[in-house]
Amino acid sequence: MVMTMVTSTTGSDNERPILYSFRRCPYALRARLALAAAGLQPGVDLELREVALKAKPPELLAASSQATVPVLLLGACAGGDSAVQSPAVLRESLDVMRWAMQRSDLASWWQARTPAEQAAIDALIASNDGPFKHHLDRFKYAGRFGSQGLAEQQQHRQAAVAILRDWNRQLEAGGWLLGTQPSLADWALLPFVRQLRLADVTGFDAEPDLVALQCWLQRFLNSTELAAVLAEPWAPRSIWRSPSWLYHLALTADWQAARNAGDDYRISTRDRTLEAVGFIHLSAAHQLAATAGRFYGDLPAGAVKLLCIDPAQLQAAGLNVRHEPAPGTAELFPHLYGPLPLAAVVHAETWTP
Ligand SMILES: N[C@@H](CCC(=O)N[C@@H](CS)C(=O)NCC(=O)O)C(=O)O
Repeated sequence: MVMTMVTSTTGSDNERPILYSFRRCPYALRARLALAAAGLQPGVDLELREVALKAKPPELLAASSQATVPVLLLGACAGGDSAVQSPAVLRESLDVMRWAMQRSDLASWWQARTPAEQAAIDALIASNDGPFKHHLDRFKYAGRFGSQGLAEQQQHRQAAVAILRDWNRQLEAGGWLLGTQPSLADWALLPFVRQLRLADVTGFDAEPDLVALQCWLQRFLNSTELAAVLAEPWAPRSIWRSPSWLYHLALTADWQAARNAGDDYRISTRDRTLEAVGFIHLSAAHQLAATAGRFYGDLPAGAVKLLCIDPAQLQAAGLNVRHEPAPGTAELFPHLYGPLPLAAVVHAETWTP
């Protein structure tokens, strides 16, 4: 297994590492499992930025041209041993796992393993990330991969299950892929096997020749390790608020009405239209909480949506944003002079204070 060494710096010098993550992504899951096992905590040892894959923030795109998650951005001081040249950006989940294990591998996932064991781990991961993932995707997302029908989809499922039978044989010996203790291979593969099961729980649980593997997966599903990385602070429910975006708090009903009509959004602020005010009130990321408290604090959960707006799209549409003082505050707020095109809203989510 080769670590990708990249030397460009992308803005986190002398700061905590930044992890771009996506809650359900199996690659991001295994990275979080390793980081958590190394004793790192989001908010303390690293900054975790949950992203929406359909609306990747510009900071992630700048850090990684492949634009997949996870990505770990390391600051100048974040690489550990200064005698080792630290990569600035880790764009592969396995590199993130290895980085975590270099920090601490108390559970002997990798460091204390013999060369033969390490080769076995690499082979298992190659089989997962290659053929197993290939068939998993074509079973789970058949439409996306242009499946010719149910039969083809089932062929991919069967091919994935055939690989599981190999792993099952290895698991029969001691409950883990390399014997009686979990290794990097277990943690790197389990999130993907979990995905296959989720795509067809009944079928998976009814597979007759996978008893050891079903127990292995069940242990993972019930584990505190998995629970920890599927909950706050490892898996925030709302996405990271990029300072590069602009934001608007909208009544859910107003936002739905614009979407249903497929028309520009024309509400300036609560109960006031663009036509009445002359512009649409926006906020920067750091202004949102106060804006919400001032104008929407009395509303029940679900009544307000947070719209994340890409300023580049506004510019492309010839729209003007001015930063102007708001009455009653000393702050400048962004004001959009014109209707908000739906296409400029890169992400909308229920506002949670
Ligand atoms: N080889 C990469 C693969 C990561 C990957 O493909 N992640 C998916 C999410 S599960 C992704 O970010 N896809 C980009 C997209 O959907 O736009 C790794 O191990 O980190």
